[in-house]
Amino acid sequence: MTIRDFDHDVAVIGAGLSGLYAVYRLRSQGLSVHGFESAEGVGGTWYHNRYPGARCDVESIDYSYSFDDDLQQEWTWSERFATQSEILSYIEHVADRFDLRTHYDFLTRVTSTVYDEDTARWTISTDTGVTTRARFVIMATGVLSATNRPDIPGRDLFEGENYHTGEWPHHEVVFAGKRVGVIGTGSSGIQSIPVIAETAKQVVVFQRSPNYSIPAGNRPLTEEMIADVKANYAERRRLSRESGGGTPNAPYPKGAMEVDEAERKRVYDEWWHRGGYLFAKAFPDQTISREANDTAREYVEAKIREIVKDPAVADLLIPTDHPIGTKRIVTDSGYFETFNRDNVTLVNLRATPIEEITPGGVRTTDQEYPLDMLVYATGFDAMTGSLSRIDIRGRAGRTMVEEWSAGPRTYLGLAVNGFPNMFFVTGAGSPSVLANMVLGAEQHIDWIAACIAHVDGHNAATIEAEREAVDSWVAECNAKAAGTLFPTANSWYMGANIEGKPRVFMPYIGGFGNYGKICAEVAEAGYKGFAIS
Ligand code: N01
Repeated sequence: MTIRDFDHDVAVIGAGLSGLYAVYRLRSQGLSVHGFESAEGVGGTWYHNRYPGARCDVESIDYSYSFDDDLQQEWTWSERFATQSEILSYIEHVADRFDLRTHYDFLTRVTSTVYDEDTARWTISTDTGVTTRARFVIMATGVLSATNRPDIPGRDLFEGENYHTGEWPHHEVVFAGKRVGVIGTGSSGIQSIPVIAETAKQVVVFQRSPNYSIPAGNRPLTEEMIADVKANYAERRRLSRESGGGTPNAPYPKGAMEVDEAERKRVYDEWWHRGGYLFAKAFPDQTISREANDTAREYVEAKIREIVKDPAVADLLIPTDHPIGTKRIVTDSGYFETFNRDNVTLVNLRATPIEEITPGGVRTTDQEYPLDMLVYATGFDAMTGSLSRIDIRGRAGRTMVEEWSAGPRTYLGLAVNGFPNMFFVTGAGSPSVLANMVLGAEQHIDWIAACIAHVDGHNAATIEAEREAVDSWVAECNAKAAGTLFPTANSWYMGANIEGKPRVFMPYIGGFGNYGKICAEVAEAGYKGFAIS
């Protein structure tokens, strides 16, 4: 085992959008920073999720860094919703432009981070044998990065090609002439199924729960649009930082039940044409009031029935188990239309569950589907999975898994009592996936950088969230969620997709702008709720 004979000020785990910005920002503050990344390259989620049809559902001009105006001005997005490959090229460009790769060990998975109370240092161990020490650790490990491959009987017996959307291979995957089974109809399944169906001989979609999906309305960005955005970027970012979701979009100024049917339809028409998950926010009360939610649900149901020719198939594609918007609405390109194709079959696993995977396909209680390829679009152990897969030990050897056995407990999503000098980025207890993740990462890292400067400026060794501050933040997060319809859905936000995971609504749902204000107030008050020593 190699022990590097130098300490770093900061260890950053992950080279996605958060980790890279952490390295950039903390280095510019004169700190020595070292990063670890399990993949061969930068990009995080955009490195791994290279399945066909993968795109971001936040507009490209918003889903990008704002910290450097030259970068903002020189990079030009080609489409309204960028493909995975364009986003990855952007991240690689940023890594090169700011010389960030040189700070990383790639192909190096962190296996443990252990705190030593005597020296106030974290020891970071990896699967390559490299071990290093740091005063501060930043867990930029991603919230949708620990893949979930359900333990279906016979899973490992399948003899055909076998992929998970979140671990898509780098070589070209050819669907032409093949019988392809897709398990899962969340964002990853809904984005990939139409593309797979274009060339595959046959696609069998194994659906347990249908999802709401709204066409993206994707289009190339014209020179005129780009010039306009670039001329007004500062204002666009300001509006985004103050908004509920980290983009300059705001809901209609009245509630769905405050307007008459004609006005409601006009608003839904407009939001439908804007495209994508933002439909959940057309009216401000849509995910708060059941009555308001029903109006949105009925509107989308009618759209699905218009698109899907076979009414029995349309019935199966319409969710009945959750209010619209309480699971992330998918942003699709031609999903429902795909079920009008002759080479696509929908299997309703609620009626005929999978019994086993066989060497030649998938057997449900009804029949066996012979397949050449199986695609798992079965999602992630979201928000906490990437952390629980690392052996994190704080004061007195207490593990993070023990600390969070009843669900994640943080102060502002940024820190945990008993784990001094460890920071979390865009995870549980922060707006996280409910807001634009790039601006969220910048807000978190800027706060952490200022916090470290404060600790160092006071010649202190440690900063640690106080237990009472954690308790009251957890209570605040729970109260905010309880005021909405979100906890009624069996979503990954609730940990409901992973057997045995505590049912807790994990993100902070009080709004991105409000959250930023709270973090700033805590800092201005001398890091209220933190013990500095
Ligand atoms: O994962 P999911 P995802 N047997 O958990 C099914 C972001 N994202 O990768 O609902 C059969 O949503 C499961 O069924 P059920 C985005 O935030 C964004 O698609 O548990 N089926 C479900 O249908 C998104 O929300 C983008 O009944 C099984 C599916 O697998 C998040 O990532 C693109 C099963 C999993 O859906 C996660 O999306 C992609 C089993 N044993 C992802 N186990 C964009 O920006 C699970 N399923 C557009």
